[in-house]
Amino acid sequence: MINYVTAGESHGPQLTGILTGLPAGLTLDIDAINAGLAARQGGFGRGNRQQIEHDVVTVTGGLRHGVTLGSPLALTIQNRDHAHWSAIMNPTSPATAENTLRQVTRPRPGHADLVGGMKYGHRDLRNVLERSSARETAMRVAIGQICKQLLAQLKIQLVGYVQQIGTITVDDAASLSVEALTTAITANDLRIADQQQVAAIHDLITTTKKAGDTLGGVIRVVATNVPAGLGSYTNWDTKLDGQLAAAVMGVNAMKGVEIGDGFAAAGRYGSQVMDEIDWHADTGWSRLTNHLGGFEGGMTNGMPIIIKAAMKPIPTLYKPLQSVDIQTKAVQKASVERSDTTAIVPASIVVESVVAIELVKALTATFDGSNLARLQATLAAYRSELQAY
Ligand code: EPS
Repeated sequence: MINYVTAGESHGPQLTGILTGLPAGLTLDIDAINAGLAARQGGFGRGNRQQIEHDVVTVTGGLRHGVTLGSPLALTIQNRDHAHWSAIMNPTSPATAENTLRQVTRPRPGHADLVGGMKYGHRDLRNVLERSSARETAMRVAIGQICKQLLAQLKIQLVGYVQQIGTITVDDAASLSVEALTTAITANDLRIADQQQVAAIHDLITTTKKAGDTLGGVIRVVATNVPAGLGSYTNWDTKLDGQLAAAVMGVNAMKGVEIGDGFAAAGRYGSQVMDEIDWHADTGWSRLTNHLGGFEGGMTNGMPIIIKAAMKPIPTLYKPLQSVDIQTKAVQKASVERSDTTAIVPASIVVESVVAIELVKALTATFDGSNLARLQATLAAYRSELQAY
């Protein structure tokens, strides 16, 4: 089964990622990984940091002549901004008066600052915010885009996009295929499906920025052609919808996750929520609707997986809220770090990426994932078996 870990601080030298359990024989498209990283850097509403960074991945292990070896894949992404922080964020030089400037002592409400400091005993909250920063999600995107490439080899497609920004809900084009959705959302800088709403949302973000405030939103991920039977009903912790929810909630600033109709289903009759069963000789089993978002009993049922995530607004406000200085205990305004007005656009790629990772995890937990050709053959046989069931 694949697994991964990331390391690195926002203004440290680099981000590092190790991805284990990837099948041997996968040809990596490095340009496509970098395109995913570039997409994560973009989006209307981003702050100035992204003008400094130019995220590209370097592979230093687990790959030979562009093809995975089955050994751990070692990845790095440089933090260009480290050049401006090389003394303050130096990993090895001892602390001095000069290299401990820019201390953070006024925690931002809604950020990890205060509780992180309390838990780890840091008196400079920079030690918390450097790692809790969403900068880390660049590496999750690199790993997720690799998983997306593997999924494509297994004929599984997915896309994450923006369905709501602040108060504006976008026509989610739920009936479009992953391919059509990808075309629609990459035609604008908001990753939304409806081009008609771009101008109004730009206005909302610009006005919010001028007011020193921030915005959240809703992200939707759809994954198609996922075989039925991933995950298991046999124990609570083997339910794949639960594992996906945990991975999505693990993305910075997420406060809610829905599968299918989610909370709306709670207020409807059973007859309006259950998806009626159908079978055809050429296509096998399906459901007439997909209110349950591709899951029954914690297992994929072969219908498209639909996951939504609610992102809270960015906690760093240029018009800061009340805080308390951790040294003096005086009530003061929270500290202001350079930040984004909204990160909903990049977050939609991050959520897409973590869903891709969990799907590959489930596939490699279910089938032998040592070698890509064998995995493809095993999955093809499994799909045929399901169709005939
Ligand atoms: C972030 C604050 C900002 C964002 C950062 C996340 O960083 P900085 O203070 O360096 O401008 O730009 O996001 C990224 C660096 C990124 O690559 O997404 C935060 O506090 O979480």
